[in-house]
Amino acid sequence: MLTFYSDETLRRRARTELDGGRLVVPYESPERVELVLKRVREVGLGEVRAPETFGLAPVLAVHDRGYVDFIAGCWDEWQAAGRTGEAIAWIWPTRTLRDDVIPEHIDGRLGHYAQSADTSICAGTFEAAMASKDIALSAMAHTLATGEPSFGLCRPPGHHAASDQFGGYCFFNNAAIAAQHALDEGVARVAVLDVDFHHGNGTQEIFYARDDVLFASLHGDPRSCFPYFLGHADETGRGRGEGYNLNYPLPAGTAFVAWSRALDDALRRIRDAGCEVLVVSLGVDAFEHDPISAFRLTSDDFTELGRRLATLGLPTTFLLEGGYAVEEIGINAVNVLSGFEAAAREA
Ligand code: SP5
Ligand code: ZN
Repeated sequence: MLTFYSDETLRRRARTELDGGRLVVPYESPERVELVLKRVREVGLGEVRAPETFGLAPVLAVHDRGYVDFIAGCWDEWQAAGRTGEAIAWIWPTRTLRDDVIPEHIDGRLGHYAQSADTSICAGTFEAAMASKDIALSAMAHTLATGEPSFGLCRPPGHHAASDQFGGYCFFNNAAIAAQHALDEGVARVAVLDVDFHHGNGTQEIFYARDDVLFASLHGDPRSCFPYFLGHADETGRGRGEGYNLNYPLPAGTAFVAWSRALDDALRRIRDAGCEVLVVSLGVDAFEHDPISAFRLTSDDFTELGRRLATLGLPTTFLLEGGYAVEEIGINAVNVLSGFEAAAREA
């Protein structure tokens, strides 16, 4: 399987994340992709290729223009305002305030476009996000051209990024951008299956009223897990999109037996919906030792996940999302890909 990767993803090296009332070194570190890359090479998964550049058009196909401009200019604006720390939102247009007038002040704009305070904007954030979506697009382009699976070693991740909001370490929604690209290339229906521990709220929001993308997510129940305010089972889509959004919120402590029952149901629904291409939002933070998550998947379970994904028999693009147990991130992510390839070979 081809892997797409670029060192440009390393240009985001945030120093601060608000966590438990303290500023900590972010969980989403550049070492994550370096370690996955190392594992890809160790197991001989296949060639590692640099992405092509696709520009902003595919980003604007799923994100708001004002939002994209904000992400592109935020760091310069923040510095021009004389700030010494990283840009972290601290006021939002919440329930009792207005959200229809976008402030001019950088602090107000930051709050308008942010969804959570875990994600700072620093030097290189925009450049890394651009590289990350180019990796996703290149992986999808390869899958569309050949029918072969591909792995986009994306960083920063994307699935929390909504049409006009960043958060949860995500800026551009790589999976949504890749899925939209497949549609624009003539695919009739795409499935996005999100196995990251956290609900893919951004992907859900982007496609919620549409029936050309089936979004399915297995995640920690938002009653007790980030992002807290989306991801319930009764969110099934709107209008034409009714029935094309599937959430499987699962309790903390869920291990593979219960998790894979939800997985099998999602796979059946993807089959029944006649999806032609599969995008896997491949977070490996459902791992038992993940420092910020609460499921109990083992490294071997990730291999079995890959095997089950292959049963769909669809052209598949895997895109890295979360996963913060850095010592094992390479093993877990690549186990999914190896399991997929082994099962695809046998089929
Ligand atoms: C892509 C992705 O996986 N994003 C997840 C973002 C979650 N950010 C909030 C993390 C809060 C962590 N607090 C854990 C405290 C344990 N020390
Ligand atoms: Zn996650």
